[in-house]
Amino acid sequence: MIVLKVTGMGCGSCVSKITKAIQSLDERARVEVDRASGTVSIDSDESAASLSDLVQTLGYGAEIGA
Ligand SMILES: [Cu+2]
Repeated sequence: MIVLKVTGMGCGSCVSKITKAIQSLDERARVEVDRASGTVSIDSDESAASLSDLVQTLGYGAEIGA
């Protein structure tokens, strides 16, 4: 399980944008977003670094770890 601290998720469409982007990288990824705490939990074979980079390319702040 990879946990990212994500900043800038203002609304529900941010959540689905991030979820879809992760699943386009790894279609089997399981993604759980807690927007209140800015926590994105990902069950994926992708590395934490590539997932964090991906979220950053969407325009959000992302940091690895809880
Ligand atoms: Cu939004």
